[in-house]
Amino acid sequence: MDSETFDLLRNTVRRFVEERLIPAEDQVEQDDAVPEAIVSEMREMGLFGLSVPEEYGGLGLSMAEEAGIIREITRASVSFRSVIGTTVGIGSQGIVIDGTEAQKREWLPRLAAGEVIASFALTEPEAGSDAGSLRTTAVLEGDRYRINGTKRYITNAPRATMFTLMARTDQGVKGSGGISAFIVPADTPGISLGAPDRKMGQRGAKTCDVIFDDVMIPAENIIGGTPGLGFKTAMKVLDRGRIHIAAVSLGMCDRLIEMSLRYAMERRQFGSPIADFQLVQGMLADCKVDQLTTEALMNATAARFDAGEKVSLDCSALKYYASEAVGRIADRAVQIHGGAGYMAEYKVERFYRDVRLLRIYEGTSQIQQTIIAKAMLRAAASA
Ligand code: COS
Repeated sequence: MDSETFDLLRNTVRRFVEERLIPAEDQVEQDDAVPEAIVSEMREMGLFGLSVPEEYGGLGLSMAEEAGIIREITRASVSFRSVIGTTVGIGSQGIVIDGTEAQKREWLPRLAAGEVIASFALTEPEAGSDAGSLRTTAVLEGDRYRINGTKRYITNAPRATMFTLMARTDQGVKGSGGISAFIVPADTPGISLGAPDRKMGQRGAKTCDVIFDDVMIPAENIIGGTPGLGFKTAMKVLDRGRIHIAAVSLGMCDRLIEMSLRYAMERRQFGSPIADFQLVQGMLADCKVDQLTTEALMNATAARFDAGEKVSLDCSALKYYASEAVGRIADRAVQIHGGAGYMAEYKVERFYRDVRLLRIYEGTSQIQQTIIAKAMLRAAASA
Protein backbone atom coordinates (compact mmCIF):
# COMPACT_ATOMS: atom_id res chain seq x y z
CA MET A 1 0.00 0.00 0.00
CA ASP A 2 1.39 3.46 -0.81
CA SER A 3 2.22 5.46 2.27
CA GLU A 4 -0.49 8.09 1.72
CA THR A 5 -3.27 5.46 1.53
CA PHE A 6 -1.83 3.67 4.53
CA ASP A 7 -1.74 6.89 6.58
CA LEU A 8 -5.37 7.48 5.64
CA LEU A 9 -6.29 3.98 6.83
CA ARG A 10 -4.34 4.38 10.05
CA ASN A 11 -5.97 7.73 10.80
CA THR A 12 -9.42 6.27 10.16
CA VAL A 13 -8.66 3.42 12.56
CA ARG A 14 -7.26 5.87 15.13
CA ARG A 15 -10.49 7.91 15.00
CA PHE A 16 -12.59 4.74 15.27
CA VAL A 17 -10.59 3.68 18.33
CA GLU A 18 -11.05 7.08 20.02
CA GLU A 19 -14.68 7.65 19.09
CA ARG A 20 -16.17 4.14 19.13
CA LEU A 21 -13.95 1.56 20.82
CA ILE A 22 -12.54 3.28 23.91
CA PRO A 23 -15.98 4.63 24.94
CA ALA A 24 -17.44 1.08 24.62
CA GLU A 25 -14.75 -0.64 26.74
CA ASP A 26 -16.70 -0.62 30.00
CA GLN A 27 -19.73 -2.12 28.29
CA VAL A 28 -17.60 -4.94 26.83
CA GLU A 29 -16.19 -5.65 30.28
CA GLN A 30 -19.63 -5.66 31.85
CA ASP A 31 -21.42 -7.72 29.17
CA ASP A 32 -18.45 -10.00 28.39
CA ALA A 33 -19.28 -9.34 24.73
CA VAL A 34 -18.30 -6.96 21.94
CA PRO A 35 -21.49 -5.22 20.69
CA GLU A 36 -22.64 -6.54 17.32
CA ALA A 37 -22.92 -2.96 16.00
CA ILE A 38 -19.15 -2.57 16.50
CA VAL A 39 -18.43 -5.91 14.83
CA SER A 40 -20.46 -4.70 11.81
CA GLU A 41 -18.53 -1.42 11.71
CA MET A 42 -15.25 -3.33 11.80
CA ARG A 43 -16.49 -5.43 8.90
CA GLU A 44 -17.52 -2.34 6.90
CA MET A 45 -14.07 -0.79 7.48
CA GLY A 46 -12.47 -3.87 5.90
CA LEU A 47 -10.61 -4.80 9.08
CA PHE A 48 -11.21 -8.53 8.60
CA GLY A 49 -9.26 -8.33 5.34
CA LEU A 50 -6.05 -6.62 6.52
CA SER A 51 -3.79 -9.56 5.71
CA VAL A 52 -5.56 -11.10 2.71
CA PRO A 53 -3.77 -10.27 -0.57
CA GLU A 54 -5.53 -7.67 -2.75
CA GLU A 55 -6.08 -10.16 -5.59
CA TYR A 56 -8.36 -12.12 -3.23
CA GLY A 57 -10.29 -9.09 -2.05
CA GLY A 58 -8.29 -8.03 1.02
CA LEU A 59 -6.25 -4.93 1.80
CA GLY A 60 -3.01 -6.86 1.27
CA LEU A 61 -1.07 -5.13 4.00
CA SER A 62 2.56 -6.01 4.62
CA MET A 63 3.42 -7.40 8.06
CA ALA A 64 4.80 -4.01 9.11
CA GLU A 65 1.58 -2.31 8.02
CA GLU A 66 -0.63 -4.91 9.69
CA ALA A 67 1.35 -4.45 12.90
CA GLY A 68 0.82 -0.68 12.66
CA ILE A 69 -2.95 -1.09 12.40
CA ILE A 70 -3.13 -3.72 15.16
CA ARG A 71 -1.09 -1.41 17.39
CA GLU A 72 -3.71 1.32 16.89
CA ILE A 73 -6.63 -1.04 17.58
CA THR A 74 -5.13 -2.40 20.79
CA ARG A 75 -4.97 1.03 22.40
CA ALA A 76 -8.60 0.07 23.08
CA SER A 77 -9.54 -3.08 25.00
CA VAL A 78 -7.71 -6.04 23.48
CA SER A 79 -11.07 -7.82 23.17
CA PHE A 80 -11.92 -5.69 20.12
CA ARG A 81 -8.79 -7.02 18.40
CA SER A 82 -9.89 -10.51 19.23
CA VAL A 83 -12.98 -10.12 17.02
CA ILE A 84 -10.79 -9.81 13.91
CA GLY A 85 -7.61 -11.39 15.31
CA THR A 86 -8.02 -15.00 14.29
CA THR A 87 -9.46 -14.14 10.86
CA VAL A 88 -6.65 -11.68 10.12
CA GLY A 89 -4.01 -13.92 11.69
CA ILE A 90 -3.69 -17.55 12.65
CA GLY A 91 -7.09 -18.72 11.30
CA SER A 92 -6.58 -17.56 7.71
CA GLN A 93 -2.83 -17.48 7.19
CA GLY A 94 -2.46 -21.24 6.67
CA ILE A 95 -4.45 -20.79 3.46
CA VAL A 96 -2.57 -17.61 2.46
CA ILE A 97 0.85 -19.21 3.05
CA ASP A 98 0.34 -22.83 2.00
CA GLY A 99 -3.14 -23.13 0.43
CA THR A 100 -3.77 -24.31 -3.13
CA GLU A 101 -5.00 -21.77 -5.66
CA ALA A 102 -8.51 -23.31 -5.48
CA GLN A 103 -8.54 -23.02 -1.66
CA LYS A 104 -7.44 -19.40 -1.85
CA ARG A 105 -10.11 -18.56 -4.40
CA GLU A 106 -12.81 -20.33 -2.40
CA TRP A 107 -12.03 -18.96 1.07
CA LEU A 108 -9.96 -15.77 1.02
CA PRO A 109 -12.50 -13.35 -0.49
CA ARG A 110 -15.10 -14.34 2.12
CA LEU A 111 -12.55 -14.17 4.93
CA ALA A 112 -11.48 -10.71 3.75
CA ALA A 113 -15.09 -9.53 3.71
CA GLY A 114 -15.66 -10.83 7.24
CA GLU A 115 -18.39 -13.17 5.94
CA VAL A 116 -16.34 -16.15 7.12
CA ILE A 117 -14.80 -15.98 10.60
CA ALA A 118 -11.75 -18.21 11.00
CA SER A 119 -10.43 -19.92 14.12
CA PHE A 120 -7.15 -21.82 14.60
CA ALA A 121 -7.66 -25.22 16.22
CA LEU A 122 -4.29 -26.61 17.36
CA THR A 123 -4.29 -26.85 21.17
CA GLU A 124 -5.80 -29.91 22.87
CA PRO A 125 -6.34 -31.00 26.47
CA GLU A 126 -3.04 -32.98 26.33
CA ALA A 127 -1.17 -30.94 23.69
CA GLY A 128 -0.35 -27.28 24.35
CA SER A 129 3.33 -26.29 24.19
CA ASP A 130 4.08 -29.74 22.74
CA ALA A 131 1.91 -29.10 19.70
CA GLY A 132 3.46 -32.04 17.82
CA SER A 133 1.90 -34.53 20.24
CA LEU A 134 -1.69 -33.72 19.31
CA ARG A 135 -4.12 -36.64 19.28
CA THR A 136 -7.04 -35.54 17.14
CA THR A 137 -7.29 -38.17 14.41
CA ALA A 138 -8.20 -37.83 10.74
CA VAL A 139 -8.66 -41.26 9.13
CA LEU A 140 -9.01 -41.56 5.35
CA GLU A 141 -12.19 -43.33 4.16
CA GLY A 142 -12.48 -43.15 0.37
CA ASP A 143 -12.07 -39.52 -0.57
CA ARG A 144 -13.01 -38.14 2.87
CA TYR A 145 -11.37 -38.01 6.30
CA ARG A 146 -13.22 -38.99 9.48
CA ILE A 147 -12.12 -36.58 12.24
CA ASN A 148 -12.35 -37.26 15.98
CA GLY A 149 -10.90 -35.30 18.90
CA THR A 150 -11.19 -32.28 21.16
CA LYS A 151 -9.55 -28.87 20.76
CA ARG A 152 -9.15 -26.60 23.77
CA TYR A 153 -9.17 -22.80 24.47
CA ILE A 154 -10.02 -22.06 20.87
CA THR A 155 -10.25 -18.30 20.40
CA ASN A 156 -13.35 -17.16 18.53
CA ALA A 157 -14.75 -20.70 18.28
CA PRO A 158 -18.25 -19.46 19.18
CA ARG A 159 -18.10 -16.98 16.27
CA ALA A 160 -16.20 -19.19 13.83
CA THR A 161 -17.67 -20.32 10.55
CA MET A 162 -14.42 -22.06 9.60
CA PHE A 163 -11.63 -23.82 11.49
CA THR A 164 -8.03 -24.31 10.44
CA LEU A 165 -7.76 -27.66 12.16
CA MET A 166 -4.60 -29.62 12.87
CA ALA A 167 -5.18 -33.39 13.05
CA ARG A 168 -3.08 -36.54 12.80
CA THR A 169 -3.56 -38.18 9.39
CA ASP A 170 -0.72 -40.68 9.81
CA GLN A 171 -1.40 -42.65 12.99
CA GLY A 172 1.93 -44.46 12.58
CA VAL A 173 3.89 -41.22 13.07
CA LYS A 174 3.72 -40.00 16.66
CA GLY A 175 5.41 -36.62 16.19
CA SER A 176 4.91 -33.60 14.00
CA GLY A 177 5.36 -35.42 10.65
CA GLY A 178 1.97 -37.17 10.83
CA ILE A 179 -0.07 -33.97 11.16
CA SER A 180 -2.16 -32.30 8.45
CA ALA A 181 -3.97 -28.94 8.45
CA PHE A 182 -7.60 -29.00 7.31
CA ILE A 183 -10.11 -26.35 6.32
CA VAL A 184 -13.24 -27.36 8.24
CA PRO A 185 -16.54 -25.47 7.84
CA ALA A 186 -17.96 -24.96 11.35
CA ASP A 187 -21.44 -26.17 10.36
CA THR A 188 -20.20 -29.65 9.40
CA PRO A 189 -22.27 -32.31 11.23
CA GLY A 190 -20.47 -33.73 14.29
CA ILE A 191 -18.91 -30.45 15.48
CA SER A 192 -20.05 -29.13 18.85
CA LEU A 193 -18.81 -26.42 21.21
CA GLY A 194 -18.01 -26.66 24.91
CA ALA A 195 -19.24 -24.14 27.48
CA PRO A 196 -17.67 -20.67 27.20
CA ASP A 197 -14.38 -20.54 29.17
CA ARG A 198 -14.39 -18.33 32.27
CA LYS A 199 -11.15 -16.38 31.99
CA MET A 200 -8.95 -14.16 34.17
CA GLY A 201 -9.30 -11.28 31.72
CA GLN A 202 -9.95 -10.36 28.10
CA ARG A 203 -13.68 -10.39 28.78
CA GLY A 204 -15.51 -10.11 25.48
CA ALA A 205 -12.94 -12.35 23.75
CA LYS A 206 -14.54 -15.75 23.31
CA THR A 207 -12.86 -19.11 23.79
CA CYS A 208 -14.17 -22.63 24.31
CA ASP A 209 -13.55 -26.30 23.49
CA VAL A 210 -14.43 -27.59 20.04
CA ILE A 211 -15.40 -31.25 19.85
CA PHE A 212 -15.12 -33.24 16.62
CA ASP A 213 -17.21 -36.40 16.66
CA ASP A 214 -17.06 -38.41 13.41
CA VAL A 215 -16.77 -35.25 11.34
CA MET A 216 -16.42 -36.10 7.63
CA ILE A 217 -14.23 -33.72 5.62
CA PRO A 218 -13.23 -34.03 1.92
CA ALA A 219 -9.56 -34.94 1.43
CA GLU A 220 -9.28 -31.90 -0.86
CA ASN A 221 -9.69 -29.70 2.27
CA ILE A 222 -6.14 -30.47 3.40
CA ILE A 223 -4.32 -27.14 3.16
CA GLY A 224 -1.94 -27.37 0.22
CA GLY A 225 -3.39 -30.76 -0.74
CA THR A 226 -0.52 -32.87 0.64
CA PRO A 227 -0.94 -34.74 3.97
CA GLY A 228 1.77 -34.57 6.62
CA LEU A 229 2.74 -30.92 6.20
CA GLY A 230 0.25 -29.44 8.69
CA PHE A 231 2.69 -28.98 11.56
CA LYS A 232 5.01 -26.93 9.38
CA THR A 233 2.06 -24.85 8.18
CA ALA A 234 1.10 -24.27 11.83
CA MET A 235 4.65 -23.22 12.71
CA LYS A 236 4.82 -20.76 9.78
CA VAL A 237 1.45 -19.34 10.81
CA LEU A 238 2.69 -18.96 14.39
CA ASP A 239 5.92 -17.22 13.32
CA ARG A 240 3.79 -14.57 11.70
CA GLY A 241 1.27 -14.63 14.56
CA ARG A 242 4.04 -13.83 17.01
CA ILE A 243 4.74 -10.52 15.22
CA HIS A 244 1.01 -9.82 15.41
CA ILE A 245 0.97 -10.50 19.17
CA ALA A 246 3.94 -8.17 19.64
CA ALA A 247 1.89 -5.46 17.89
CA VAL A 248 -0.94 -6.18 20.34
CA SER A 249 1.56 -5.75 23.19
CA LEU A 250 2.77 -2.46 21.76
CA GLY A 251 -0.73 -1.00 21.44
CA MET A 252 -1.37 -1.90 25.06
CA CYS A 253 2.00 -0.35 26.08
CA ASP A 254 0.98 2.89 24.37
CA ARG A 255 -2.31 3.12 26.22
CA LEU A 256 -0.88 2.14 29.61
CA ILE A 257 1.81 4.81 29.28
CA GLU A 258 -0.77 7.43 28.26
CA MET A 259 -2.92 6.55 31.29
CA SER A 260 0.05 6.51 33.67
CA LEU A 261 1.39 9.87 32.47
CA ARG A 262 -2.01 11.53 32.74
CA TYR A 263 -2.60 10.15 36.23
CA ALA A 264 0.89 11.06 37.46
CA MET A 265 0.45 14.64 36.25
CA GLU A 266 -3.02 15.04 37.81
CA ARG A 267 -2.65 13.19 41.11
CA ARG A 268 -1.22 15.38 43.87
CA GLN A 269 0.46 14.15 47.04
CA PHE A 270 2.82 15.94 49.44
CA GLY A 271 1.77 19.20 47.79
CA SER A 272 2.84 18.32 44.22
CA PRO A 273 1.78 16.18 41.26
CA ILE A 274 3.26 12.72 41.83
CA ALA A 275 4.96 13.10 38.41
CA ASP A 276 7.39 15.48 40.16
CA PHE A 277 8.75 12.66 42.31
CA GLN A 278 11.82 10.92 40.98
CA LEU A 279 10.73 7.43 42.06
CA VAL A 280 7.57 7.84 39.95
CA GLN A 281 9.68 9.28 37.13
CA GLY A 282 11.86 6.18 37.32
CA MET A 283 8.82 3.97 36.67
CA LEU A 284 7.66 6.20 33.79
CA ALA A 285 11.13 6.13 32.24
CA ASP A 286 11.36 2.35 32.51
CA CYS A 287 8.00 2.10 30.72
CA LYS A 288 9.32 4.30 27.91
CA VAL A 289 12.49 2.23 27.54
CA ASP A 290 10.43 -0.97 27.31
CA GLN A 291 8.12 0.63 24.74
CA LEU A 292 10.96 1.98 22.58
CA THR A 293 12.85 -1.30 22.69
CA THR A 294 9.75 -3.26 21.68
CA GLU A 295 9.06 -0.81 18.87
CA ALA A 296 12.61 -1.05 17.51
CA LEU A 297 12.57 -4.86 17.63
CA MET A 298 9.14 -4.89 16.00
CA ASN A 299 10.15 -2.61 13.13
CA ALA A 300 13.31 -4.61 12.45
CA THR A 301 11.57 -8.01 12.59
CA ALA A 302 8.56 -6.99 10.49
CA ALA A 303 10.87 -5.46 7.85
CA ARG A 304 12.92 -8.64 7.62
CA PHE A 305 9.76 -10.77 7.52
CA ASP A 306 8.39 -8.61 4.67
CA ALA A 307 11.71 -9.00 2.83
CA GLY A 308 11.15 -12.77 2.87
CA GLU A 309 14.00 -13.59 5.24
CA LYS A 310 13.85 -16.58 7.59
CA VAL A 311 13.02 -14.95 10.90
CA SER A 312 11.64 -17.66 13.24
CA LEU A 313 14.22 -16.82 15.90
CA ASP A 314 13.48 -13.10 15.59
CA CYS A 315 9.70 -13.65 15.75
CA SER A 316 10.15 -15.61 18.97
CA ALA A 317 12.54 -13.03 20.43
CA LEU A 318 10.12 -10.23 19.57
CA LYS A 319 7.05 -11.98 20.99
CA TYR A 320 8.97 -12.93 24.12
CA TYR A 321 10.32 -9.43 24.68
CA ALA A 322 7.10 -7.57 23.79
CA SER A 323 4.79 -9.67 25.95
CA GLU A 324 7.13 -9.56 28.95
CA ALA A 325 7.63 -5.79 28.46
CA VAL A 326 3.92 -5.03 28.45
CA GLY A 327 3.57 -7.17 31.58
CA ARG A 328 6.16 -4.99 33.31
CA ILE A 329 4.48 -1.83 32.06
CA ALA A 330 1.05 -2.95 33.29
CA ASP A 331 2.53 -3.73 36.69
CA ARG A 332 4.16 -0.27 36.90
CA ALA A 333 0.94 1.38 35.70
CA VAL A 334 -0.96 -0.18 38.61
CA GLN A 335 1.79 0.98 40.98
CA ILE A 336 1.77 4.55 39.64
CA HIS A 337 -2.01 4.64 40.11
CA GLY A 338 -1.63 3.37 43.71
CA GLY A 339 -4.99 2.44 45.31
CA ALA A 340 -6.79 3.67 42.20
CA GLY A 341 -4.82 1.16 40.17
CA TYR A 342 -6.59 -1.65 41.98
CA MET A 343 -10.04 -0.22 41.26
CA ALA A 344 -12.00 -1.21 38.16
CA GLU A 345 -13.10 2.34 37.28
CA TYR A 346 -9.53 3.43 36.49
CA LYS A 347 -9.15 0.58 33.94
CA VAL A 348 -5.48 -0.20 34.58
CA GLU A 349 -6.47 -3.23 36.64
CA ARG A 350 -8.25 -4.58 33.56
CA PHE A 351 -5.12 -4.07 31.45
CA TYR A 352 -3.11 -5.80 34.17
CA ARG A 353 -5.34 -8.89 33.85
CA ASP A 354 -5.66 -8.67 30.07
CA VAL A 355 -1.91 -8.50 29.32
CA ARG A 356 -1.21 -11.66 31.31
CA LEU A 357 -2.40 -13.84 28.46
CA LEU A 358 0.14 -12.37 26.02
CA ARG A 359 2.95 -14.29 27.72
CA ILE A 360 1.03 -17.53 27.23
CA TYR A 361 -0.87 -17.74 23.93
CA GLU A 362 0.78 -18.33 20.54
CA GLY A 363 3.67 -19.91 22.47
CA THR A 364 4.62 -19.26 26.10
CA SER A 365 7.69 -17.19 26.97
CA GLN A 366 9.44 -20.46 27.82
CA ILE A 367 8.65 -21.94 24.38
CA GLN A 368 10.03 -18.76 22.77
CA GLN A 369 13.21 -19.16 24.83
CA THR A 370 13.64 -22.74 23.66
CA ILE A 371 13.03 -21.80 20.00
CA ILE A 372 15.66 -19.04 20.27
CA ALA A 373 18.22 -21.21 22.05
CA LYS A 374 17.74 -24.20 19.71
CA ALA A 375 18.25 -21.94 16.68
CA MET A 376 21.42 -20.50 18.28
CA LEU A 377 22.75 -23.99 18.99
CA ARG A 378 21.93 -25.20 15.47
CA ALA A 379 23.74 -22.21 13.96
CA ALA A 380 26.75 -22.72 16.23
CA ALA A 381 26.94 -26.44 15.42
CA SER A 382 26.91 -25.82 11.67
CA ALA A 383 29.39 -22.91 11.78
N1 COS B 1 8.72 -22.80 10.17
C1 COS B 1 8.75 -23.87 9.36
N2 COS B 1 8.99 -25.13 9.79
C2 COS B 1 9.23 -25.29 11.10
C3 COS B 1 9.22 -24.23 12.02
C4 COS B 1 8.95 -22.93 11.50
N3 COS B 1 8.93 -21.86 12.29
N4 COS B 1 9.47 -24.69 13.25
C5 COS B 1 9.64 -26.02 13.13
N5 COS B 1 9.49 -26.38 11.82
C6 COS B 1 9.64 -27.72 11.26
C7 COS B 1 11.03 -28.26 11.59
O1 COS B 1 11.97 -27.85 10.63
C8 COS B 1 10.81 -29.75 11.58
O2 COS B 1 10.81 -30.20 10.26
P1 COS B 1 11.58 -31.60 9.87
O3 COS B 1 10.83 -32.67 10.63
O4 COS B 1 11.42 -31.68 8.38
O5 COS B 1 12.97 -31.43 10.34
C9 COS B 1 9.37 -29.89 12.12
O6 COS B 1 8.73 -28.62 11.89
C10 COS B 1 9.35 -30.21 13.60
O7 COS B 1 10.07 -29.20 14.28
P2 COS B 1 10.65 -29.41 15.75
O8 COS B 1 11.40 -30.71 15.78
O9 COS B 1 11.37 -28.17 16.15
O10 COS B 1 9.30 -29.59 16.56
P3 COS B 1 9.06 -29.86 18.12
O11 COS B 1 8.04 -30.91 18.22
O12 COS B 1 10.36 -29.98 18.82
O13 COS B 1 8.30 -28.51 18.61
C11 COS B 1 7.93 -26.23 19.17
C12 COS B 1 8.67 -27.27 18.29
C13 COS B 1 8.06 -26.46 20.66
C14 COS B 1 8.62 -24.93 18.80
C15 COS B 1 6.46 -26.18 18.74
O14 COS B 1 5.76 -27.31 19.16
C16 COS B 1 5.74 -24.94 19.26
O15 COS B 1 5.83 -23.85 18.68
N6 COS B 1 4.97 -25.09 20.36
C17 COS B 1 4.15 -24.03 20.87
C18 COS B 1 2.84 -24.11 20.19
C19 COS B 1 2.06 -22.88 20.40
O16 COS B 1 2.51 -21.77 20.13
N7 COS B 1 0.85 -23.06 20.86
C20 COS B 1 -0.02 -21.96 21.08
C21 COS B 1 -1.36 -22.38 20.68
S1 COS B 1 -1.85 -21.74 19.18
S2 COS B 1 -2.67 -20.03 19.76
